[in-house]
Amino acid sequence: MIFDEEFETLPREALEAIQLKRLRDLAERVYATVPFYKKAFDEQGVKPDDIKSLEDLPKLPFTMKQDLRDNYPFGMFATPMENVVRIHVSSGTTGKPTVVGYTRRDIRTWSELMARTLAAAGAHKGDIVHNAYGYGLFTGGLGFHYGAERLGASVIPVSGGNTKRQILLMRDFGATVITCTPSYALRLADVAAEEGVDFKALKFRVGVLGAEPWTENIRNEIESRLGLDAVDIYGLSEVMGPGVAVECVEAKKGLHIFEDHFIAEIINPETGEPLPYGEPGELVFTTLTKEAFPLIRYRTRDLSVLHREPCKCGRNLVRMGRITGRSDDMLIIRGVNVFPSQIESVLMARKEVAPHYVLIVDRKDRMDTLEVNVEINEEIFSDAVKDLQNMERDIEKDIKDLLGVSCRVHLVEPKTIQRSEGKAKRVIDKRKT
Ligand code: DLL
Repeated sequence: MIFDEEFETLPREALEAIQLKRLRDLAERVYATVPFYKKAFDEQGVKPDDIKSLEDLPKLPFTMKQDLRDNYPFGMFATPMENVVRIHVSSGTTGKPTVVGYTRRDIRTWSELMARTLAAAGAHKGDIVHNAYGYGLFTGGLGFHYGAERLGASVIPVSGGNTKRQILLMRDFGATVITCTPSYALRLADVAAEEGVDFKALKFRVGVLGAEPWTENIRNEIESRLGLDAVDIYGLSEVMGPGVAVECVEAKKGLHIFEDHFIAEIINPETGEPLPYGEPGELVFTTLTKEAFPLIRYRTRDLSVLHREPCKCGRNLVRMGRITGRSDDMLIIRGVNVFPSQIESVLMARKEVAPHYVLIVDRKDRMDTLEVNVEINEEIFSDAVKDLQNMERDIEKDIKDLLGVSCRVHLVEPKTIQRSEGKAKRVIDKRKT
């Protein structure tokens, strides 16, 4: 189903005319209100008025995650704080998180786009949405919540965790749409089986799954084990949260980007050069309508490809392929974005450990696991097992406090972590093998 027939099926020329008008307004607005952009435009020698057509977009500067960090917490906002009605947060590359803000109108737009998203996945008024994305600083829970209400569906704000109770609620309430990460969908199926509940006999029709990388194989497994259509949803806090792009249930072939609100580009991650449709590279987004936290050419570090061929669902929107990787080292562990540098900062804050560590990411019972092996400092090295164990628990707590991710820390003897001759290999991700 198409939620917003007018905007989702606009002919290309009409869509591009809207994009250009919005882009010109945006450039004017950020130049006038965000000191970071005034400086960045000036350094690049470009004025808002130089944007005469969409082809002029590459004249504008990129925005990087580091820029958001440099302007922490509210320096990138284009509106006075009194107009900001919501704040969300996602991981930054070191201690400080990335902060994003929304005006009342931004929340309305987001709800609208999430209603489009759910409708594209096949949901409608009358559906019961079991929303197992986390509520809180993460954008997933509240993003889906507002979208489901806007659609007129009944939403169960179950959030993450307490899996057994989730199975009970799903069964008793007769939910028809499930929204969660793909790995949690499989976990729910496992726990249902343990509880003697036949997942396929539940009323689910669709799953709207994303926030972490997955594959066609996982889709097949989810669809056959859960007995539903599984569609991919993509988004990121900086650009809005979920609701940037989604697959339609009719084709399940690439994710439609809501281009009346976001312009997508693919660039070569090494040179920053824009690439033509069909060529893989890094996704870059410009937000056209956001008031509180607009972004010009934000480098997502997500690798994908854009296609312009028309889709059988009737939408005229460009489609992005599944995310195939990242151009940086960010990991997604149980839905939480984790940069190895963040863990390093926790480790290096302690004089008892040496700067040699390795992170081992794996998947057990469908859930991601993180193990941190770090060498103990030679001077501190002690035979007192109890001291070491206490220290391990302390570091685990520091990491949990900073990142919200549980892990296992093992202190290992000096000189036991393999030294590399070139770049240190600090992450072993066994999930990919
Ligand atoms: O994960 C927003 C979201 C919530 C999307 C619910 C979908 C569903 P962040 O926490 O800021 O926001 O993480 C954004 O997650 O840059 C990608 O690397 C990754 N990601 C999100 N969706 C997908 C997906 C939310 N469908 C980061 N496939 C992004 C692969 C995804 N990776």
